[in-house]
Order: sequence, then structure tokens, then C-alpha cells
Amino acid sequence: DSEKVKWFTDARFGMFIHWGLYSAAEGIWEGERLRNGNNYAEWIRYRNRIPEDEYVKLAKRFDWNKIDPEQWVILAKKAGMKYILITAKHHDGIAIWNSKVSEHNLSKLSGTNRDVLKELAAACKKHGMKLGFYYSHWLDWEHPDGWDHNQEITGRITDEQYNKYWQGKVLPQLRELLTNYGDIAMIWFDMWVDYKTTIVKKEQLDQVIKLIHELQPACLINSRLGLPANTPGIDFETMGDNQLGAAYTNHPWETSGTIANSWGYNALENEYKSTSQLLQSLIGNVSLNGGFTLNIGPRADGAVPYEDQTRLNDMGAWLSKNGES
Ligand code: JFZ
Repeated sequence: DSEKVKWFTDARFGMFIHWGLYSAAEGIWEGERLRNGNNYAEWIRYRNRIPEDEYVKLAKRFDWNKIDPEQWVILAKKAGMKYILITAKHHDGIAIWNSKVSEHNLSKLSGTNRDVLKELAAACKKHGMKLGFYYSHWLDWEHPDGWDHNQEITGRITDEQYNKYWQGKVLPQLRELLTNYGDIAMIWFDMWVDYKTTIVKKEQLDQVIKLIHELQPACLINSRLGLPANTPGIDFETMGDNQLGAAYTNHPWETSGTIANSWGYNALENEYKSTSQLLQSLIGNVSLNGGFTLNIGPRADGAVPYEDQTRLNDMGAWLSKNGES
């Protein structure tokens, strides 16, 4: 309903953070760049067919002496952003929080008691920033009953197996995320096809909506849950990534965009959008009554790449001069 989504339609500008095990690979595996397809560094486990027992060793490259989520919040604040959306679990299936549901989590794998989401939630509270979680529900390349859309690494999965994954990992992890981190402004799901064309069942999506409504009725849900934007329970529409300006819809909407190509940190990145290009995207969306969620891809030590920092600082400077706070 409109009351619930008002903060979001007012917000207009938010920060996406892609940060997980893949950040430590930096888009390179054993000297080889990402194999075929786009240059999404967060897909390296899949694209380069990395065995799970090798992939998890990336956890050793995380530098907990340097990791400081408050810096991300301060950067977002300076940029004029009103919410932060972080990849709690991406397609690799590795939770970045200290999850009791699955050992495949960053805290456990890297041998720390710290919980990056706890720290981020505290920093968001301190700085008056809304917090949302990206959760890859459809794809999970780690779970034995998980799914990859080409069934190349997870193999063929029956409906029964997939439901084991859903009941045993998706729902319990969402419960953790909605119980242990205070107010969650949104869960941003990522299934860019209609559920009818894939393994997910309507009933399973309904279970997710029900759980969220039960635990945090104010939490927003995006259309990439896999249902059309006008479905009851869907609060806003997520357009195609980097798809700007072409949006004609009656629903609250946003597009998410990148500064370079990849979402997760990619050391081989060499083309970056300019600040004015990014401002055009923001202003273009706002002029069509939408929002813009702009991504940063911090490194395994939490550091935000220089190019991301300068773009965000410059956008913030422009907004404080010309925009409404
Ligand atoms: C997905 C993810 O696979 C990707 O890693 C990243 O997290 C991004 C935000 O979302 O990628 C997509 C999904 C949908 C589209 C494009 C990329 N789309 O609809 O244009």
C-alpha cells in the first residue's frame, strides 16, 4: 500500500553494495579472467567452474582488521543516498552474516566472530540510513539441492529436492535476517524470469511473502521476487539493470546501476561512467517518478575503489548544491 512505500518513493537514491566471497577473487581465478559472458565478477564461481572447496578458501583473504561497514554508510550519506541495500546472500549461496542456518557463511569460513550485517545495521541506525538486504532466493550454487538456471554445476534437481533447499535454507535465513538486525526496510530479490518458467513454485513465493509480512510488515518486497509488479505483496518494481529512462509504470519503481561493468569488485575493470552520466541516470529516473540504486563493489578488506568513491562524492556535492535534501 501507498503509506508503507512512501519512504521509498521519497528516497529516490540509494546505495547497492555487492560484497561477498567473490570480492576476494577480484574477477580473476588462477590467472584467468572471467570466462564467457558479461564481466560480472560476482559470477566467477559459476563462470570459471570453481570447485566449492577451492572457492571457500577465498575467505582467508578477508582482512577483518580493516573491514569497517560504517565507512560505507558515511559514503552513502555524503552522496545523498537514503538507503543501503547489501548482498546478504548472492547466487554463490554464501551468507555474509554469521548464519546459524548454514556453515557456508563468511564469518565461519574466515574464522571470525564478527558479523558484518550486525555492524552495518548499527552504523545505519547511528546515521539515520535505511537498510535493506539483497537475497538470492532462486539461485544458490552452494546448496546440494540448490539451483543454477542452466543446471550445469548443481545438476538436475527435482521439485522435492528444491523444496528441501527452500524450506531448509531460504525461509530460515530470511527469518534470521528479519529477526536479528532491527528494522529492515526492504528485501530485494533477484529472479529476473517469471516463476512459471523455472523451478520455483507460486506456493514457495507466497511463503516468503507471508514470512516477511509476519516478521516485519513494513519491509518492502521488489518485483524480482518473480511476480508481476501488480501482484498483492509486491511493493515496487525493479527494472532491468542499468535500464534507465524507459520506464512507464503505475507502480513505484527503481533501477539499479553500476559505475563500471561488474557489480562485485573486478580488478580488470577499465571503463567507468562519469559523474555526469550517473547524475543523468538519477535525474532521468526521478523525472519519470522512479528511483536509482547505484552500486559499489568494495574489496575484500572493505575498501571502496577510488573510482566509486569519487563518483559518489561528486554526486553528493552536486545534490547538496542543486538538490533537495
Ligand atoms: C542480477 C545478478 O545476476 C547480478 O549478479 C547482480 O546481482 C544484479 C543486480 O542482478 O543480474 C541481472 C538481473 C536482471 C537483469 C540484468 C542483470 N535484467 O533484468 O536486465
